[in-house]
Amino acid sequence: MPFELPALPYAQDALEPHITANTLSFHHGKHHNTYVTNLNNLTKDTDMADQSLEEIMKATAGDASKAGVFNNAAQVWNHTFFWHSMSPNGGGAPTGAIAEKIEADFGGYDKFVEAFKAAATTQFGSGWAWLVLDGGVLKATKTGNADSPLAHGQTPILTLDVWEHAYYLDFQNRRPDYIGTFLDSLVNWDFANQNLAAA
Ligand code: MN3
Repeated sequence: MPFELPALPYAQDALEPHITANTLSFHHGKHHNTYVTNLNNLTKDTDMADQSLEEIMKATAGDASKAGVFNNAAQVWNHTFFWHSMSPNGGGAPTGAIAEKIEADFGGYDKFVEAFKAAATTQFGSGWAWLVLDGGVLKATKTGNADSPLAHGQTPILTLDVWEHAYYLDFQNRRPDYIGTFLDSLVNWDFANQNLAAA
């Protein structure tokens, strides 16, 4: 069964004015879809065609001869996780268990914001900023290109795509404004609470 492009968990214009339908039509409809197409082409008629994205990522991580498969599988997974990391009703300080865990592990929401912004801003070139659970402790991290915490034994809680294609149409080169908008108006703490509860 070929891999499929998952539908967005909200309407294409649901994140406006922060992220426009124009951006999501390219980002989901073109970029994310291309990774799905590439992955299907690369795994066709191999035993990986029937594996989950997570299985493929774990089996190919760090294997230079399988970099194409890893990169496309990880980009399919990362983007699906990213859509759920945002909500039309998101943004601002968290509530529930994730709020308590952020207080305990970062020393407060403001410290988390500082650490997440630093990770997202300093990822040089293309990549991702993450809130992960690493050895039971929350950390703000970054990965380059397609790399994913799943390849490093960490549990993803939230992510922000910091490839230019994620923000250029709406923010041009102003990555810090895009990061601030994600935290203030979009971040989906309900999703973070679900991921924390499942960890
Ligand atoms: Mn992207």
